[in-house]
Amino acid sequence: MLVKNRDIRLFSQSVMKLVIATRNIGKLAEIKELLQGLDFEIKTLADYPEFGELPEDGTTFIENATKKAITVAKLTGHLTLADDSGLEVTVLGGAPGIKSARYAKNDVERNKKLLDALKLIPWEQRTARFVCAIAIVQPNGNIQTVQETCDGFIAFEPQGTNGFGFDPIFYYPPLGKTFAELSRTEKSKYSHRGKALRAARKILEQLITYTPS
Ligand code: ITT
Repeated sequence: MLVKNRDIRLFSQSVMKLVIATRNIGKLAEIKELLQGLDFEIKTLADYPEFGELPEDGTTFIENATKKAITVAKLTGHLTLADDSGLEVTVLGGAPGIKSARYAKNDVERNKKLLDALKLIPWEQRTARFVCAIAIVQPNGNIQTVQETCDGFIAFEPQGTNGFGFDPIFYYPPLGKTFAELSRTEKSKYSHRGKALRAARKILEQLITYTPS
């Protein structure tokens, strides 16, 4: 009988675990889709309900992503990936930026607050960019990070129902649509997170190892 190498590995060795350290279900769905097919056993924070709030007191996206990933890698002893992201609006001097998640109490309120803040701002001054930093931390403490951005405009009103967060008010000129009018797969082709995850995937591919089970 012909037995492929992969089958031998499945019977005799176990796959490494990768913990995705986010409680944002929108992010998690995008991350899982873009890491599909990688040979890891994916864990999420839902597998560790005992964990409290993760630290986000850094001054940059990279610092916050790294803090979250280090915390979870230490607690679990597993390879961990964390994402810190946000929206930088030019006329607001880059706000809400790293404070995007804390800008208001939920997505609807955050979008409303931002639209109110830009009420008198004309189209050409409504430029903004999404930023996504990803940190990958190994159990041995090794840290690798990537950061990517995506440029667009803040729409005058919400449009579309897909995605999460600021997607309904983030207008992406090359497609003439808001991110909430795109499918998850289409958004990931152009988004800050899609770009960062493609780079992160390359890093993860280098880290795949198997241990005897
Ligand atoms: P975790 O820390 O658990 O990952 P969080 O939502 O608190 O979840 P962040 O601190 O990184 O995550 O905040 C990111 C916020 O930025 C998020 O809540 C959205 O409001 C916004 N955001 C980031 N990426 C986005 C995207 O792709 N589309 C829409 N909004 C996004």
